[in-house]
Amino acid sequence: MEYGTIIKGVGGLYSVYYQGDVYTCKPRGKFRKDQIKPMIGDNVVLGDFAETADGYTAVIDEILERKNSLIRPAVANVDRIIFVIAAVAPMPDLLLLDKMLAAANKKNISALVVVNKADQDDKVAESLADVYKNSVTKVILTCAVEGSGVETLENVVSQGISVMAGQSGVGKSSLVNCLLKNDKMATGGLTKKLDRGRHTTRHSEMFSVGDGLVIDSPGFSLFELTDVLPTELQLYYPELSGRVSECRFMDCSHTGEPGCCVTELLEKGSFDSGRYERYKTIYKDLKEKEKNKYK
Ligand SMILES: Nc1nc2c(ncn2[C@@H]2O[C@H](COP(=O)(O)OP(=O)(O)O)[C@@H](O)[C@H]2O)c(=O)[nH]1
Ligand SMILES: [Mg+2]
Ligand SMILES: [Zn+2]
Repeated sequence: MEYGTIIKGVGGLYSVYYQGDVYTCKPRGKFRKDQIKPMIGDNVVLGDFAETADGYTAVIDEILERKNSLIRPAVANVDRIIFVIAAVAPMPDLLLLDKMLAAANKKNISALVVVNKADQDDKVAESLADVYKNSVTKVILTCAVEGSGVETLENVVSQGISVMAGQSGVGKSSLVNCLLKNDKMATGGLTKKLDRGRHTTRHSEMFSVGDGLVIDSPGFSLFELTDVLPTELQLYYPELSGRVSECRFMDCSHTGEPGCCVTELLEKGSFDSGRYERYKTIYKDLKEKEKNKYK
């Protein structure tokens, strides 16, 4: 089936990227009746194509089932989240990062870590990359000022939908600019900016890079680590995957029980010790929340 992708939605009108062109579309009335609101990232079937003075128009006939969605930014069918941290400043909040990584895993969205501003201190950048090498799909060291590592990032984002996330000031927008510069050189200066929100200061912007779409999100509050039970947390740590059956206790929480598989993982260095300390912190927090819920 042939479908387009919604890249922008303002005031009930949707811009749909379809076969290399952008169509301005209205959804069929049935969606409102069914209380379904089209979202950026939605794959849609179009009909009633027309060419008007305002450009290409069409009607959204169908919205294909979403494989996932984020609330902030409101995007559907996210293929990966690129978590950007800076080597030195702003100081990385690794506890928050670990919570976000677990939440992304729970949602079954591939997670990457980009350590930007490698020029601030390359040793520190490399040690951060080391912390996450077994935690995510890929770790990339970049410097948006010199453009290093950007090609690797470009290869990753030139397919599917990628969301850039991370604290303000880590260099998300700078990296996107690098990606666009590279792409412009390759495609002969086509404007790649698909959307610029004007309605809020907390807007997200969507760009096309190769065959992919990249969303530069302004914040880091993609989702809360809600609904995660403490016993479930281990599922969202790739370092523990396939190993927890080795623990002495079937219900091991991996927070200090004897005979726990973590001991060996820490010794081998395949589970970073700092990340493990944060695992215990997050576990305790979730445990606390669970207790309060049933009070
Ligand atoms: N030294 C250095 N500065 C950078 C790098 N990337 C971005 N910056 C600077 O960091 C500041 C914040 O960058 P910006 O892209 O706006 O961050 P955002 O808030 O995550 O979008 C700007 O002054 C950039 O010039 C980098 O790799 N190295
Ligand atoms: Mg920015
Ligand atoms: Zn254990």
